Amino acid sequence: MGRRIIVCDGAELARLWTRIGAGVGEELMWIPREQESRARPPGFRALQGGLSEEGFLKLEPHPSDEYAFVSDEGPWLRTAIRALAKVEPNAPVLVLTDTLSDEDLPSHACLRRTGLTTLIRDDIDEEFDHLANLLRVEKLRGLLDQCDRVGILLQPDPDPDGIASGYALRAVLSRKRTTAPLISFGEVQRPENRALVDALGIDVLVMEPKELEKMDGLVLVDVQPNVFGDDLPDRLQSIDAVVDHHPERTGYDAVFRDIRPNYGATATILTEYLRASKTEVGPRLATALLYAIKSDTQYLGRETSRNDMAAFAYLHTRHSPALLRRIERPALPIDGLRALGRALTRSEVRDNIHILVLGRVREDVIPQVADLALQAEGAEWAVAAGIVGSDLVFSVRNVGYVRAAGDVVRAVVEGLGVGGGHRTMAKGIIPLQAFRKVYGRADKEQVRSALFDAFIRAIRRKED
Ligand SMILES: [Mn+2]
Repeated sequence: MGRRIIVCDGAELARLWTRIGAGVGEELMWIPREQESRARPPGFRALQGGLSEEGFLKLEPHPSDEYAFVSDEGPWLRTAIRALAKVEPNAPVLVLTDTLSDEDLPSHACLRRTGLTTLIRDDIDEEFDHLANLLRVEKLRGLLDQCDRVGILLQPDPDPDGIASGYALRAVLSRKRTTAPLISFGEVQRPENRALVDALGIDVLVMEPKELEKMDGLVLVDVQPNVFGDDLPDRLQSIDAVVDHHPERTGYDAVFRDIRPNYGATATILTEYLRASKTEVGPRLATALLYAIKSDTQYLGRETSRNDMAAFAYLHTRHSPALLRRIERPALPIDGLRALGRALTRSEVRDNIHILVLGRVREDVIPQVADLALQAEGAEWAVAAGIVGSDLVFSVRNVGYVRAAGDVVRAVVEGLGVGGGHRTMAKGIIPLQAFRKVYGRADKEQVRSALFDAFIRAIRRKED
């Protein structure tokens, strides 16, 4: 490692550098201006010989040294860069200036320009954002302080964003599961939702809307009251608080509202609350929130804001990779693996489509098999199908540069069942009864050939 040599134009900028906090190992050089006193700013020494070839030679430069020139004067910077280039033509130079542009500077082998006060400005703006979030947190805490029990209401069959955000809100309020239960009007069912709840041991209390009367305080997270229908119970028409990223709806009163539709996930808002209030974020909470942002934005894909990126980065350094793996790759039951083994013996990739038919399996096996199936050589599409209860359930994955999986699945289930999804992932459900009505039988062979034909047709169908 070479030295880092900072050269400041005049005592004022030298003192500014010290105030910001000179880095350990930085060599601080200063060149007095003509009119100014030659009193040495603390920590600095003068560049003997000034901004000249001799001046830089006296530093006994080494090719591994790097430099920063701090000035708002064009001539000063041009002289400095040219003089250094004569001594070390490839020396890396950082130019800190708030008034000059790249065009004002001579070309140099390795030069990067940035602002000096703008760097500080960005940090200060970020601090003010934290301050605004802290104000929201304090309002929320003040509002709910006197309540014995605060219900945190999520949507029915809450998704990872709702669950993680509710879990984080409880931490922000410094409450426990007894004093701030997570509530839903419907069971946690979908495999990805269950996976989060099971891996983190989060309780979601399922109750009837009328039971909300038992709660002294009520906060809605990742949902607004209109989702629960037009005929709202009284308790939902007037709530204490709502924190959400869906478009703002009317028809209810809330004392506190924080609705940010440009955010990709409510978990991002809660991450900002945690940071602003300096609430401890342990690996479990960080993992839950990270998974929430990942799943709501489809891994920082569409509808992702800068705030989502910043929250993701903050959480990423704190999460537990092992825990995240357990959520994303839940343990497969042995009979699920056996079903996969049997399906693999009939495996083939035809027209870039890889279909695996599993027979009767636990539902969460199906999406994991679909992930695996996409890894087959030549596969652009993977379909894993299985029988769950009285339905044929299938998960679909694709490589991303073909037709959207959601559109294809909607075409496949048209008139038979339900389905949908995103660009690269989708799911369909066809009741066996409806399947048999069209195809006669629902054995594995028939399911395979029926799905194959339906997918070929749907994938090739012209976009309307
Ligand atoms: Mn959400």
